[in-house]
Amino acid sequence: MALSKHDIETRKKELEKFLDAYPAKTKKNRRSHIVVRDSSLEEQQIIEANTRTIPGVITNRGCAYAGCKGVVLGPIKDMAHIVHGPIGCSYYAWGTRRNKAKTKDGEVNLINYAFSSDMQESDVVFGGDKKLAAMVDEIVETFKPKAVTISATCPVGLIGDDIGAVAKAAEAKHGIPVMSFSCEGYKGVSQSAGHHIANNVLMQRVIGSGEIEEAEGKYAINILGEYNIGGDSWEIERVLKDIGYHVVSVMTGDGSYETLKNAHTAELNLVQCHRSINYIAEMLEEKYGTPWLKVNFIGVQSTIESLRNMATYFGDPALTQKTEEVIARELAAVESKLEQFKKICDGKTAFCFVGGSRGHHYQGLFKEIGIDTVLAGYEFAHRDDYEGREVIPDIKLDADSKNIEEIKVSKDEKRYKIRILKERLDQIKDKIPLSYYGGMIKDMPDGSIMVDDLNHYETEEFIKILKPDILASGIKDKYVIQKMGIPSKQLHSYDYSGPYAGFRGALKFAEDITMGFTSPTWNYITPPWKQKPILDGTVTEG
Ligand code: CFN
Ligand code: HCA
Repeated sequence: MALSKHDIETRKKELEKFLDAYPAKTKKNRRSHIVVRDSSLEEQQIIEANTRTIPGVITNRGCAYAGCKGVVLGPIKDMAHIVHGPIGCSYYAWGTRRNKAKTKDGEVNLINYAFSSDMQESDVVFGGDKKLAAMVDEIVETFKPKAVTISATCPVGLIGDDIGAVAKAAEAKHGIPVMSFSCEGYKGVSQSAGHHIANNVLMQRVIGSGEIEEAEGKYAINILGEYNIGGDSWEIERVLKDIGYHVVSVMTGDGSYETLKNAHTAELNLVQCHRSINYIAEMLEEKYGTPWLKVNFIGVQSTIESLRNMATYFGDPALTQKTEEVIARELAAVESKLEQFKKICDGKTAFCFVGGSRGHHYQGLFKEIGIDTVLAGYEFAHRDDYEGREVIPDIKLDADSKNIEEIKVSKDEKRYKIRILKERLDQIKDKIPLSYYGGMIKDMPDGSIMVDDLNHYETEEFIKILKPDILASGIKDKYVIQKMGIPSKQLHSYDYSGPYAGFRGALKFAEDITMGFTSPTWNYITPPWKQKPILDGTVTEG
């Protein structure tokens, strides 16, 4: 639902007005994190992102420890993930992310555990490394993990406990990898720093350490940036395996040390979340020449497009045919049911504010059930997630490699590289719509709003201006929103539901969103803009 130029200007004025409540410096800062979409402008619209949150502004962001241990490491089920720090850091990350994992009988699955060194004042004063070393011993003996990770929380960096030395000694003692992650919460400006730290160590220590040289199946792929929230990766894998793909590893949803170590044998890396694991995709490409392909399995059309792009990449007519057969079958199973839900959702509007990729990924799915996204944003994404990594096929031969060519990518003076195996390049460059690298801004309709690091005050003010029918975000604002009379959908945890990925997932999402709208709860609560003053006229006693 694009707005006219006049309405865009009105919207900008409304925005300026509520930002006036901030002190001048804060206003200037926050203004640079907000964009009102206007495609008529000659210059590409830009947004400030991945910068420090102003103290005092109630942000939705997390910390580096959350990004490292909680997001990237946590879903790996056969490793013991030790948190060196106060118990709260463990407790508040225990089982909340809904990254599901299952194993066969007899295999190690530690997904439901929270291992904390329970740091006390005496540890802060005298050092906690002895306690940590004893803890690693106990865990290895009791749980027999395939590997151990030790994640640092804020006090560890402050008191200088050497977790690297503890890990090294434990590794020598037990003969399994024990890896340390200096992901103290205060590092960087958000979870994003933690993703990077986790990516680096996994690449250095785990990926490529397996003995297998060639993948054990045809069309071998890894799925990167897929964390199996609510079972998403199981649903994606079901479809991929049916088409004939061999999934070497998923990073890191329902992931394991055993599969990760052979991830280098895949012929293609799919990148679902482009914020948390692009580093590994790029490092795999550098080290092993494995190309990566941006995919999006959220939404029916995005799923179809991703599957077709994969088939194009492998360039085998039999695979393409099977892909089309599976698409037709899956589509037939959900299409008419989706239409039913669409009848109820059609014409409604949503806010879509999630971490670093879902704020964009879910917009297509909302649209498929008739819902326009009027405000979207990321907690901690970087500028390229908004502004895009536009692909310009400026092909030149890579001097260091015989069979690899390079597509240079440039946007906003930054350069990104996408390498694709030479023999497949010609097929790919014409057939794959490279818009996947385009970022959120260009996909948003005129007049819609993008906000980086949305805070509580702005959430309430934007609700007043835009009057959304539903808000998709996280636990921190969910209940405030519902108390305002507006349905809220958690797009981090899926509110105990899911999967939402792929064909069946889209249907589940449509069903849940429709339930959100049709719940009788809303008969008992009125949104603020519909509220009449409770007290009318003068107050009388009695
Ligand atoms: S599962 Fe992912 S999809 S990994 Fe990332 S950027 Fe978080 S934990 Mo919450 S739901 Fe969210 Fe993304 Fe990638 Fe999840 S949008 S904030 S750090 N995220
Ligand atoms: C995190 C994890 C989180 C939090 C979700 C939320 C997740 O950032 O540490 O705030 O609702 O998905 O579990 O993003």
